Amino acid sequence: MGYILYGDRRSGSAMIELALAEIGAEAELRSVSVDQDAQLAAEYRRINPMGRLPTLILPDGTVVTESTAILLTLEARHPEAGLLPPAADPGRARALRWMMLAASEIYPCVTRYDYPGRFGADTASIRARAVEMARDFWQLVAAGAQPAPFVLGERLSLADLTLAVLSRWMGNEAWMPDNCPPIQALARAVATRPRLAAAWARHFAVPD
Ligand SMILES: N[C@@H](CCC(=O)N[C@@H](CS)C(=O)NCC(=O)O)C(=O)O
Repeated sequence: MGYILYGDRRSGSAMIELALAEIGAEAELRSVSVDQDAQLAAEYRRINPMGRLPTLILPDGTVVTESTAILLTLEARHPEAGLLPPAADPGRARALRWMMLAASEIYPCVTRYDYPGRFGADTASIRARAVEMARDFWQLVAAGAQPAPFVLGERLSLADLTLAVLSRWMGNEAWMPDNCPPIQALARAVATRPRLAAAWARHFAVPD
């Protein structure tokens, strides 16, 4: 048995498909429709009790949830793909810093934007604040990471896969080009990388 990836179009599973494409590893893709709330159904929750995508099943049957845990697991299992610099390289710390910021600060804004009713009754203001907060984070990442085009310059890392996918949500496809050009350019560089183009096209348009 190889990898099995539970995901959906335009969802967080896109990051994992990109990592698998960069590695050159195959995975059986199993579709879970977020539009139909299939991620919340009992059948899927037996695999991932959080009811979230993505979930990766390793060849030995181990269940891995949480996008960053999945990405780091793939990096460790396929060191030859160079998804992060080696442990002693400061570039590894830089990549992890921005990847974790995206996962722990920006991703929760996405949940508030997509499911404001989980957080309170005033859904319009919860959504609006999530958008504001996420856009502040995007400005912070652009200024702090200074991607050119990737976080580590010419070298792709896991941070770029996370940032590129997150940058396509919350209405930011339209906002990014004028307001955060370095992140738009990072997303374009991921989308047009020959090894990644087909996986990207399964989920998103190529950024302008
Ligand atoms: N912390 C999780 C968040 C995953 C997440 O929120 N995924 C979204 C899809 S992009 C989801 O499953 N949303 C459905 C829901 O929250 O019901 C991770 O990093 O994997």
